Amino acid sequence: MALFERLTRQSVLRNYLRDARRIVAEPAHYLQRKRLASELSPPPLTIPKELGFVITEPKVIPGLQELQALLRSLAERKFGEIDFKAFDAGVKQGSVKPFYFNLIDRKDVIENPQMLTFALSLPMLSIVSRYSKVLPELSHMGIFCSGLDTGSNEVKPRGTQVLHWDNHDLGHIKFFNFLDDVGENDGPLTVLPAEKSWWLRKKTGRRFGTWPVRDDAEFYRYFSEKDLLPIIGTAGTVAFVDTTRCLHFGSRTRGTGRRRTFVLHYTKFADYSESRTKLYQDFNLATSPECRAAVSLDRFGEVAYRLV
Ligand SMILES: O=C(O)CCC(=O)C(=O)O
Ligand SMILES: [Fe+2]
Repeated sequence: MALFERLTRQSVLRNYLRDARRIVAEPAHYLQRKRLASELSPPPLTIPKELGFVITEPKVIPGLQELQALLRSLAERKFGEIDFKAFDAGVKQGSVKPFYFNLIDRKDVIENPQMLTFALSLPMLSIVSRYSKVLPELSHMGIFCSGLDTGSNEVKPRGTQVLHWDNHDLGHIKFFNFLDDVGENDGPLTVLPAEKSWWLRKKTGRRFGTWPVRDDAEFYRYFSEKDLLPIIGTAGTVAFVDTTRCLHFGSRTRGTGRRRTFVLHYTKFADYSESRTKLYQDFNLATSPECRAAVSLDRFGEVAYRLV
């Protein structure tokens, strides 16, 4: 890969500097987030630092079981309503990933405010805060679908199907909640624990640049299949993953495999991505005052749901 690309596109230093600039611009705000994090009650679940991820059942997280029926029926309805013309146009333009796309839009978030209320609930914020040592900013919400692009299993992995680290800021914790049973063929999110991922980065010259591991062969020079953990389980299964520290891929569906997942992104700074509201893409909640107005916020939610 060209040196220039290494230094700019996947530069850890650039992320450090960007985050440092954000802190320096509003130091009191950042300190307030630190303080709020320390005021939260102990979390119902801990993300071990050395692993960078945790997998659990929905009953462990207050409020999640009650949300399952709503999430599944919304996923089912939106799946049935896919506008294939718009979908194909997005794929052609390169703005929609056919192997991993979002079924919901801002209207769905506004009409189903329980999703946001859950995302900003104290137990959820405390799980992430305990790990990150700062109150996170909620950036994205989606119901992601993999496995619609029949035949994708025959092509070479691309995009997020390739082993990669997320590279938007210094702490990106994602919450995944399966809305279908997920087995080996359903393109499970597959992770390498954080400490092993860091070892691989050092070994392969990626200390300051997290460009993807484009060819699995590079990975298998150092590790074997048993080091990679496919997150599989019955509908309801939950995972929190630090996708900036854990090498990962997903959506390598096989045959008729399919997966729908409720996903939340908690970031250090929610303004890392621009506002995008096109169908089937990720969209940033932090750029949507309408979504924010759909829920009542306590003093933690006020700060965690920051408009940018
Ligand atoms: O589950 C997938 O398809 C991969 C998603 C991914 O890379 C991510 O959420 O960071
Ligand atoms: Fe990722």
